Amino acid sequence: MHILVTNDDGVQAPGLLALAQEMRKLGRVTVFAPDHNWSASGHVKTMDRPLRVRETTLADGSAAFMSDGAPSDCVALPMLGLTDPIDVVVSGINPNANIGHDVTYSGTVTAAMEAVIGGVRGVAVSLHSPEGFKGHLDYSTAAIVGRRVVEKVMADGLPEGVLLNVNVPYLKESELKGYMITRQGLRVYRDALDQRIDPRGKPYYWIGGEAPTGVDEPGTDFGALTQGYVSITPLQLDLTSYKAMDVLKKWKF
Ligand SMILES: [Mn+2]
Repeated sequence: MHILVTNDDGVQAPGLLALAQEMRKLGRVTVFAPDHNWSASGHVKTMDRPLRVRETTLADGSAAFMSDGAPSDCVALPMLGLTDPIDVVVSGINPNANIGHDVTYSGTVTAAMEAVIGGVRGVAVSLHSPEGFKGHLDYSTAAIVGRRVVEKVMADGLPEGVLLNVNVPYLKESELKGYMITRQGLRVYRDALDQRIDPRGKPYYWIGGEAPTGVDEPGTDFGALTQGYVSITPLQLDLTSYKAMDVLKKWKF
């Protein structure tokens, strides 16, 4: 089995190393990740400039590829033949949860979406780290969870066009309540406009504010995390609102 490990935090991120090390227990691993942080970059296809790929070394001495492209580019390039054929793409481990509307912003999740577009199984893994946490995050539980999920995906397969968005509580493995299949919940963004003045007297803007929270509803990704469960949300790229179709079909033009 050939596993592609990528992320959106950059090839030297500790979450990627933890994931790659755990994936090596399942098969051959190729690490192919962006050369810098692309968090909240969404789904990208770089078409207006060339992409460079360079070899690098991870902190454990293992070889990796890095590109100046986006996370989804780092999945597309290997799938287009830059490496041997890929059996599964695993993206992460992101240092923050990717729940609710986050999945549309997330480079971690959109890398797994890119896998699905290329006909390859995709799994995104994110850690629900405590708000305002400073210091070194412990990725060991999330890495083990990622391995368990990928093991299952390889054994049982995934429904056509489906990727898995996995979020892991910041707990020891023995403290996990279990694994819950969830639906996307609702994020509560607390973005605030921060206007400042540059040295030439012109305004510039930051999208600032506090970190997002979520609606703690049973059966959702955020609900599972707050109860200490691993959240596994099956996602699809078909964003059609079938409910709305029935309403709109009654419109008279
Ligand atoms: Mn990230």
